[in-house]
Amino acid sequence: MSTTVFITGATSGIGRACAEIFAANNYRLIICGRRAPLLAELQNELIQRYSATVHTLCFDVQNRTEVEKAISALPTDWQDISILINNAGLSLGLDPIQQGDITDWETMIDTNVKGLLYVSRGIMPLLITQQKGHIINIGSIAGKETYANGNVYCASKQAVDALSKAMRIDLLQHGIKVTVIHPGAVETSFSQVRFKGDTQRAKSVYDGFTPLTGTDIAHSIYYCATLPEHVNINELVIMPTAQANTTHLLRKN
Ligand code: NDP
Ligand code: 8X3
Repeated sequence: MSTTVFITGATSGIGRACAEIFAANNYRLIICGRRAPLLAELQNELIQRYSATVHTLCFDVQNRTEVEKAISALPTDWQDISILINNAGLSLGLDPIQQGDITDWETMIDTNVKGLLYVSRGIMPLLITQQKGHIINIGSIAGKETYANGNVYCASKQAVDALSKAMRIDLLQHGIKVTVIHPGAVETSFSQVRFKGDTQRAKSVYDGFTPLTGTDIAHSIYYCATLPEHVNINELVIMPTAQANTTHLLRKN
């Protein structure tokens, strides 16, 4: 039977691109997100294009009960998960910390940190049973650097970096690989979400340079997931060529 991959945030951007590449390579997929119609649409597309075997799970990673219910209700033949891609996440706002919206802070921490923990806590026992597996967490360049007005988003991604290191240590005895991927600017719905539907502002983030695509990141994830059993990539920082770090970006306008 082919390998099963569990992808959070599969309805858009990097997660959707991961679903595509793993389906194209004959993996069985569990695709997750909050938007049920988009999950159904993606499931149909993957079946039609790749004859993929796809299970959908609709839940909010912020809701511990929903996460626990969704994972514990997995049919037995869907519990042999080998790869968990913890990708669901978001940024909200770009304001100085002293003016930050506390509800936005809570949503980012609840999604990027607590959500990743809830999902991992549900899936880790399934990997431990098999004494192998791979957890791939999506961090960010914001998890390596703190930039002006990035405050709580940066903190949440620095927590993802720390948790990835912690998982790697604690899961070592169970033969489970842990990789964290830290992308720079990727053009997805990320900026639309950050700027709450302000399309002009969201588009301007990518003005004058070639950003990464979700597919660029998915290819790197697929590479990490398909290395020999004895090889693990602990972390990757992947940037557009035009972006040196969070503050140095070459725009040609
Ligand atoms: P998108 O907005 O395109 O996708 C985000 C995905 O996360 C969606 O599928 C969304 O699904 C899901 N999601 C968000 N909140 C929740 C929630 N509470 N419960 C379940 N699913 C949720 O953005 P990206 O693809 O760019 O983002 C993916 C990851 O990559 C994030 O962790 C982000 O922080 C990280 N990242 C992005 C970068 C970028 O420049 N784009 C750079 C570095 C890291 P739904 O709405 O259906 O629930
Ligand atoms: C997204 C990249 O630089 O906007 O994580 O934080 S950045």
